[in-house]
Amino acid sequence: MADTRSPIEQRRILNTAIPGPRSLALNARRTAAVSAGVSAQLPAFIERAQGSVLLDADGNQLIDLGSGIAVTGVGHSHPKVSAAIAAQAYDFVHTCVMVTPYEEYLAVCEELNHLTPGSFEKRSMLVNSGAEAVENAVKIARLATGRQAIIVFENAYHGRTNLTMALTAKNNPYKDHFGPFAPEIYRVPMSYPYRDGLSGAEAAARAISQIEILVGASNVAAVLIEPIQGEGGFIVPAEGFLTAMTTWCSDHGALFIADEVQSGFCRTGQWFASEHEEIAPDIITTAKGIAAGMPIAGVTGRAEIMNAVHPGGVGGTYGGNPVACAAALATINVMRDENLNAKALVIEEVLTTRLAKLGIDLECVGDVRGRGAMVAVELVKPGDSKEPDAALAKAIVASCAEQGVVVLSTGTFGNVLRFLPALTIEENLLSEGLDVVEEAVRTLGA
Ligand code: PLZ
Repeated sequence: MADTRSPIEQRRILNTAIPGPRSLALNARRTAAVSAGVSAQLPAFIERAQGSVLLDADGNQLIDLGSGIAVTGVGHSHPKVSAAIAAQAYDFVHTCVMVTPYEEYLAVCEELNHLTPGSFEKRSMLVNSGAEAVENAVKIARLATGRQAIIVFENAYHGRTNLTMALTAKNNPYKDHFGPFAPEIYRVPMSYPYRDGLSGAEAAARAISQIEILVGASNVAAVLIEPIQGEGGFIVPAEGFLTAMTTWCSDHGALFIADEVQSGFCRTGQWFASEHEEIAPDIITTAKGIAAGMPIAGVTGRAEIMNAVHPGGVGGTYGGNPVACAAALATINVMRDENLNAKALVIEEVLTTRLAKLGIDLECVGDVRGRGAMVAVELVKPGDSKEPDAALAKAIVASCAEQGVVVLSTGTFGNVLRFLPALTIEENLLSEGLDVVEEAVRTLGA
């Protein structure tokens, strides 16, 4: 079905204060109906969204530099994705793939097997969320190796279910009072070049020595890592760190699992962030960008590992739902057709150039880092202490929101501004959004 309404112009419009009166009224209903545990960073209620613009209930048009946390990489409501969703909804919405299968599910698995790094034979399975993908990767790794220990890293984020809470590093808000947590999970130091100053080889030696002393190599089922940490603060490990970890894994019969839920699908200027270091993980988890907002996630790995599971050993009612699969197939085609890896690299250039300039002018900008359209600024207190400045990050995010620009913060210390624009964002819109951010950083961080 074609949308006959006029398209949303790709520009910022401030019609009322943000949030405006209609959003405030909805927010009162939200407070009365929705669990207080579900937060909203900016309670401007969205009625429509297209490209990189969110239209709220008061007629404001916000520039979206967060893409719903790295999800709408092809932009909001891409016409080809929306059409695929509508068409599939007319054909059928659900059968449960474990009852009667359908082609869309296997077509997504074929794409995943083909697009993920590693020239070996692969198999995939589909689930509903990033956390569910990570849980299944851990289940499969334990079964395939006959071992139990899972190695995770400082600053890691892998989800909010019971097992993935245990894998996630940060206590508040993710874990506080939600225990007990799953056993046999061991956390080791991450490579964090801005804060540890170590080379990739040195950071890997530090992590490996802890694994060998505290866990013992022969107990390790898998090393699980985000090739670029997302919620931890867009931490890009020093060159060589990931390669050294993969080598250690293959030398000791442990699997290397890359959690590419946030960094995958053209976000970093490659299909997967693992490709920047030319590593081929044994298992990769994907979600978010794969389907532009429909809930679907994947676990892809070496055929012998994925096939080690007994028939019926993994699954779920909705995993790889046909509508979500249709969205994923359309999204992947848009990424190919519109060459979004190349666009991510153009965005990287714009973001890093502007933010690095801010860093020269302002002491509060401690570090600018990231790849492609996954770039962040780490904010610190003046002086050489590198003391995190979470209050400043919060104030900048709030000021941008008032000005109609959605920017997200992140980081173990809450002091990182992260930029995750759609890969399709028009250059002048990105530049207008960054003007607002820059003004806020210069005013609040001076
Ligand atoms: N692995 C690397 O980034 C989700 C979390 C937002 P789900 N990150 C956004 C929040 O506060 O809940 C994420 C991720 C990585 C796994 C996940 C989990 O993905 O789809 O949110 O379950």
